[in-house]
Amino acid sequence: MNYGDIMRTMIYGAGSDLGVHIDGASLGPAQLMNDISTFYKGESKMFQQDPEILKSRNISDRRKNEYEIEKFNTELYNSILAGNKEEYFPILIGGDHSVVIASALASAKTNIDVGIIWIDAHSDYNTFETTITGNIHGLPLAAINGFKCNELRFFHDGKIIQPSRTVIVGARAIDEGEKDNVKYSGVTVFTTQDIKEKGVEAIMDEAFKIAGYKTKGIHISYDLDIIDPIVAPGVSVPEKDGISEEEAMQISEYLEKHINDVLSMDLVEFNPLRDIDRKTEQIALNIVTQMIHAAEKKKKWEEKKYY
Ligand SMILES: [Mn+2]
Repeated sequence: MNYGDIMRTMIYGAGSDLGVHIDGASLGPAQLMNDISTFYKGESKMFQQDPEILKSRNISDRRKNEYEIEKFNTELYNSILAGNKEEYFPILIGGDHSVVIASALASAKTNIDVGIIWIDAHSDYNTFETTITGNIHGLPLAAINGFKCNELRFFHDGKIIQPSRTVIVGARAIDEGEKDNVKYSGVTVFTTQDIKEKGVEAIMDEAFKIAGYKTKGIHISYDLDIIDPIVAPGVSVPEKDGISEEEAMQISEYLEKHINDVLSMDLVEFNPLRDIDRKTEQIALNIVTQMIHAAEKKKKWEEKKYY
């Protein structure tokens, strides 16, 4: 195989925690980029939230940092689009989950028919009407699916990702109002319990089937809070009874094995300020390392056979 047959990788660091009232996720990408610099020889771009921003953490503010997030995501989106044009395979390291509105919609703009697998303890399907916290990192999947939240995707003029091609994996904390949104939209949800009962491989097989059906491929968004906070405490909104470290690595292995069906990937929500003994950092590093290895084996778009 010559070099022209495989993808080049571009890692985007998205250092923003504007989507959550808890600070620290903005520091995750720089830390992980530093960790991978010992072996990663590919290209990268770093985006860091403007330190001049007076971040809103006010519980009564139902639209926290909306304009700042929109601005951050517009830049990120345009940069990823430019990279996609040059046929880089994009891996985004967050940041809170709001930055994925940029990466997932950039994938939709480039690849047109895209499915998405949202690996997360939360479903991130609130709208400005249903959010209890006003934290926009609880809205991105609704925004990506075109379920209200227009304000969060002004920069995007391509297709949205269809709810029928959207699968949430690992959910165990869905707010009351959000539950109605999830039901109404028609996305598929596999809970943490489903993973425990059927195993990672069976759930991921189903997820790939649904998200990949008549699409060009799949965007993977991996939120570290799917993992149990006893092993991975370094996230902004931990939820108990998560998956084990072993199951997390099984997901990574699955993704590596099926990389030719994947168009783009994120790893988000590492919060170094909440970490204990660098446990979460080590797990995040393992996941991102596996993502890079997978990407380095990935063949170019043309060779995919999804249609
Ligand atoms: Mn999330």
